[in-house]
Amino acid sequence: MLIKTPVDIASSEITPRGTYLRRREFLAALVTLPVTGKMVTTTDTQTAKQAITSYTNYYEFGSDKGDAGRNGAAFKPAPWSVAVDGLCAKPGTYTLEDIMKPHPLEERVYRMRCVEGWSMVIPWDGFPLANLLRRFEPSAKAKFVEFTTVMRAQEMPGIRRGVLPYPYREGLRMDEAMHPLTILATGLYGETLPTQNGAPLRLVVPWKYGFKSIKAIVKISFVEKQPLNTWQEANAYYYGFYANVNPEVPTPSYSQATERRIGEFFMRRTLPFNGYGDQVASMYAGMDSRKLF
Ligand SMILES: Nc1nc2c(c(=O)[nH]1)N[C@H]1C(S)=C(S)[C@@H](COP(=O)(O)O)O[C@H]1N2
Ligand SMILES: [Mo]
Repeated sequence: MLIKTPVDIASSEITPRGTYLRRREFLAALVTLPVTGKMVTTTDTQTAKQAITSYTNYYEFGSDKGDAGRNGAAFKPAPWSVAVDGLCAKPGTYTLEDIMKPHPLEERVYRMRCVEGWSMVIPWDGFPLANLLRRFEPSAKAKFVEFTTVMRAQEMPGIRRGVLPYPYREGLRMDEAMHPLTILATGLYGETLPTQNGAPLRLVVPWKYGFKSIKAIVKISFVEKQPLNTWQEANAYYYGFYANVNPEVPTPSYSQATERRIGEFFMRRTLPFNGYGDQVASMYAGMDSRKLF
């Protein structure tokens, strides 16, 4: 069953100012209602586990797709804690056990698409990010959520090479963070999350390019201003804040109209919002996707 939320109201029904004002109402509704239930997000064939765990982007371990799988053995995903700060009533340091305790794990099969034209279908285990964020009681001033990855140069050899500015950071607008499709994943294929896929806790935002799905989260901050994400900091020409999958807007050097599903031979046409447009497009009504990419 697909969960329909108030943000699915057609953009044509509301004025731009109304959009803004009503978004606050929707947010309040999402903040009080826990997101529950089984969600079918794709019936596409799942990518082989071997491919999902050996073809990853995790620059803290190196810039080759096999590096995190090869160089991850020294990484310790336990014990783990997450610092919560910024504009909320319940800041603090929470252990992973505490974060996971009240959240029954759900299996969700998602299409994931990387900005360089490849995609996978991944059965994640996780829980809606909204259910966790509600516990921290974000204030009305919090407009964005910023996430930070752990930075352990001893265990992560790519950090010493410094291809990206670390720690890796990402951000979501509050309504994106509270959307029922957005989850925190703790496993895949029914097993604990492997190091190379972001153990022990990583974000999954299936309508956005892969780089938004930050791995090994150690900090969640509620902020008023749009945070700067790592890839945008590294190359603002290519990488924006929103990073919604958009086949109509090419990058400065290549088309984004097609993708190669890992394990398949023929190219596929890339779908707007990675195929999740019916559930998320209304959040971006009126936005110029060429400027706000
Ligand atoms: N901390 C951290 N998170 C990260 C990255 C990274 O280099 N470091 N790479 C991102 C990119 S570019 C992609 S495509 C996805 C890939 O997720 P996967 O490797 O689990 O498929 O992770 C994202 N999360
Ligand atoms: Mo990526």
